[in-house]
Amino acid sequence: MRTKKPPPARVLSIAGSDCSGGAGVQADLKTMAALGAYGMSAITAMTIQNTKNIAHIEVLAPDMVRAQIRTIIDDIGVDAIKIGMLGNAFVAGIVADTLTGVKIPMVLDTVMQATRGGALLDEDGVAVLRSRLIPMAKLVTPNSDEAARLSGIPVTSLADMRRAAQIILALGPEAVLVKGGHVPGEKIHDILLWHHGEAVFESKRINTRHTHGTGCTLATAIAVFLAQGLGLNDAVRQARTYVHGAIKNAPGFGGGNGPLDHDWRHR
Ligand code: PXL
Repeated sequence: MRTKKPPPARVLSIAGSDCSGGAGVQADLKTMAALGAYGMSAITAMTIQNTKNIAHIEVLAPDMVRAQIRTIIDDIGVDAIKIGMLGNAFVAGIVADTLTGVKIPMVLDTVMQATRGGALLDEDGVAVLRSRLIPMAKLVTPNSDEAARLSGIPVTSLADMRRAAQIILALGPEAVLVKGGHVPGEKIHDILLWHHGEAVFESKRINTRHTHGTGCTLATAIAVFLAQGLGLNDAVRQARTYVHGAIKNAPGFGGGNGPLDHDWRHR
């Protein structure tokens, strides 16, 4: 007799829609499916974009965002939350209101600027990240540019990344992962800092322009692995391995910076 499989981990992405399918909610749901989780979404904004540029961004009414989150938490339940593009300070504020007192581990990807061009969060929204959302996160995952903005110091080396991580950690999250993909070099270093230690992860840089959605995919993969019961270190390690393969197997779609292959392990 076949034994019944345990139910999948339930993961919620609070993020923007990327109609080109490479980043945002679309990337998050593909990542969740590929890694065996049950994916759900609260959409914060619509973006109209292809691999070359972003043509338009429309942020949803804050009440619409709150209603999506509450409706899901109150019925199905959520084992981990990934937060991505928030658009503006109003949406960021209502997400903070909605999640206050909610005891679900949150991975906060501090999305600010699209590589394709365009602000994905306004100036006041960055202040809300710093004062309200970062303090309630289990893990914050800034790239070096976002880490520089959040910490107020330039971030162009591993030593800078560590200093920035310390400054961001002092804002109150459980841990910070500063990603070094935008720091030049043959090797990429990411540094994970928590209150009692640190880990540095290293990988060989893949020379490609097809990296759109890498940050979204990494943060979501970490959220999935946390929801599946892994510790922070193992969740980050496994998520990096998954993202590395997804970049390596990128299909090369479009004339600009194209998407990853989220399902590379099953092809
Ligand atoms: O990769 C950051 C990001 C997040 N969310 C959405 C995006 C992008 C980058 O373009 O479009 C919706």
